[in-house]
Amino acid sequence: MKRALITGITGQDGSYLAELLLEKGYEVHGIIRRASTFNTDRIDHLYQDPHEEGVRLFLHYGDLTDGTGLRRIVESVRPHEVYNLGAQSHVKVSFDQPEYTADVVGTGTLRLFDAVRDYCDTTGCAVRIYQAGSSEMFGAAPPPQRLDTPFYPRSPYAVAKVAGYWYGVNYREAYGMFIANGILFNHESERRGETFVTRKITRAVGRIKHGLQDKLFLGNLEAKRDWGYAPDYVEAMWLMLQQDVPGDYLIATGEAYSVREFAEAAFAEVGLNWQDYVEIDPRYFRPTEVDYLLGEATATREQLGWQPKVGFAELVKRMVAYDLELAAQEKTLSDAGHKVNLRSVTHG
Ligand code: NAP
Ligand code: G4F
Repeated sequence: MKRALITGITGQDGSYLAELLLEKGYEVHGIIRRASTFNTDRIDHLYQDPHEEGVRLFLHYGDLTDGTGLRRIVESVRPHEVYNLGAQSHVKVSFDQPEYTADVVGTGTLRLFDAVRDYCDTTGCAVRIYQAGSSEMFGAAPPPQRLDTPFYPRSPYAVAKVAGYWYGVNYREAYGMFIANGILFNHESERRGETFVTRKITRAVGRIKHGLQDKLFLGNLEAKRDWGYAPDYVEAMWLMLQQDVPGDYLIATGEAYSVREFAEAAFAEVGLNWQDYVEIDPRYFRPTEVDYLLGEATATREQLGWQPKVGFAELVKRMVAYDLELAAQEKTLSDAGHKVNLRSVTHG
């Protein structure tokens, strides 16, 4: 049985990837962070009591800032595949916490690669690594961005991802390690964190429709993104590790829409006009913005035989439908006298 180790298993992508690998028959190990409240919501449906028979999902406490712990986990799990998805992944927050972001996203990647390198050296076992790169690395480079487009990062997060990317290339060349760099454009879903703009919008649409919220405060409406569907993208990660040789891959839909267009489409799903509800709050502007991301992924698509299945309209539809249902549940609670916490209205 193949064993996979996932950092960031509690995140959007980690949860879909864990599902995919379990479906494929893998034993899946995930690294989770200790928190004072439960942070495993996205994978709770996969969790099994470790005392039961035939358990294939195992969770380990660890952190990308803790190299010793990472080594211990790698040595005890003895993985065939490692997916490095853990990150402080919010671009705006990386301006508030640049040093921490660099430590987790940049140096954390190096710690993990080094732990795997030493494990391979001492045991002779071959391990394949997926490194979660980002279209943010292209930053200010004009669209369309291709694999050979030079990086021009515009945030501490993006700079740290560029470092992670180059650690991958260097460890491949220096030590012959199998490290695949995936450069993924934005991908969203019903499990997207609520402080990213798409989910912030669809959560607000549901709550506004149910009378729980009046306004939606956003920042730059003109930014354009190439938005795909997260379950499609984790399939590409797996495919990258099934190739004969390691390489770099760009994953995108090839279509870009503005934040304004996303909001327009999301409000239209419930028969509302976005302009009646959206207001601009400069607190959501970034010191340096990434204006336009649009990926040209033809070569990668052909190489991996991968295609995105869910397009922009379907993505908006699915996210709105899900958040409308969530808001209906909140409305029921609110009508029964419970306080509904509207955190995503002000955060992110
Ligand atoms: P996400 O939902 O923000 O999940 C991030 C994961 O990393 C969570 O499990 C989080 O744990 C974990 N994490 C945070 N700090 C950590 C630390 N110090 N040590 C170990 N784990 C830590 O992100 P995502 O959208 O799934 O993205 C997955 C990866 O792809 C990230 O590396 C992201 O930067 C990258 N990426 C994402 C996109 C996208 O559009 N989604 C595009 C390109 C690249 P908690 O749950 O405890 O917070
Ligand atoms: O949803 P966002 O916060 O995502 P962003 O910055 O594109 O980063 C995401 O995608 C990257 C891949 O390209 C990942 F690497 C990264 O980890 C993350 O998953 O913002 C999208 C756009 C930005 O231009 C932002 O300025 O939306 C604009 N925006 C406008 N109003 C807003 C808001 N973003 C947020 N989060 N909140 C707003 O109110």
